Amino acid sequence: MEEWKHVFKLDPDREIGDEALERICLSGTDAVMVGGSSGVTFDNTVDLLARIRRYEVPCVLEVSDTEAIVPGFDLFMIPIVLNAGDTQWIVGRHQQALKEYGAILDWDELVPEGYIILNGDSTAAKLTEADVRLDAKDVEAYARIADRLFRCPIIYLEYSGVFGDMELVGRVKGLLSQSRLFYGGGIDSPEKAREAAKAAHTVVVGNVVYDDLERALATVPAVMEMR
Ligand code: 1GP
Repeated sequence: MEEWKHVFKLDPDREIGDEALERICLSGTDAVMVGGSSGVTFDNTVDLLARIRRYEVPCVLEVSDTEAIVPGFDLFMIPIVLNAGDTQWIVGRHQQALKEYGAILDWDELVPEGYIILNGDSTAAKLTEADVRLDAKDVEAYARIADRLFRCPIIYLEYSGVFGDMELVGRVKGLLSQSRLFYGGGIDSPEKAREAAKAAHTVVVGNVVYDDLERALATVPAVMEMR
């Protein structure tokens, strides 16, 4: 995870054919992340995991619903939505999950992500009632909370659905002391992938997989060639 440059994010609630999935898994991406903001169930998650497991690519689950925690992923990413208006998404759901699973978890498999949601129109923003009226200093302060106070291994700038402000992304990366900066949102071409990869440590490519597979695949060499 410390070396990932490129990640595909697949939504268990969306259809993907076998051939498309094979091309994603063999694309040379560093990892496939399974996650979504709505319609994620145990069944559709276990189904997608089983299909991805035909390949060697690392596969991680981004947990958004306790009901859909499926064992067998390489890692479990746990979002802590720092700018959530509904505090359930900061710590409430986590507390409920740990009430159930706290005694049996393998903590080495869990990775907290300090999430900052910046596209108010995204499902994630609506679900968490995220406060997106943030200026650069607000975002930097949240990033410092995740990096310095909470010591999250990952900070995730989530623009899901739109391409974000790369200057801001780059500024956030510049002030981090130990967190890795993941950027996701609106990457639908090699050019945008490169731009995002310059600004963040790791880029996450989601929607375009379903909209235009060829363009999605083209983001992998675009990012990897920057190594
Ligand atoms: C979504 O950050 C990811 O959680 C990727 O965003 O779907 O806009 O590529 P896109």
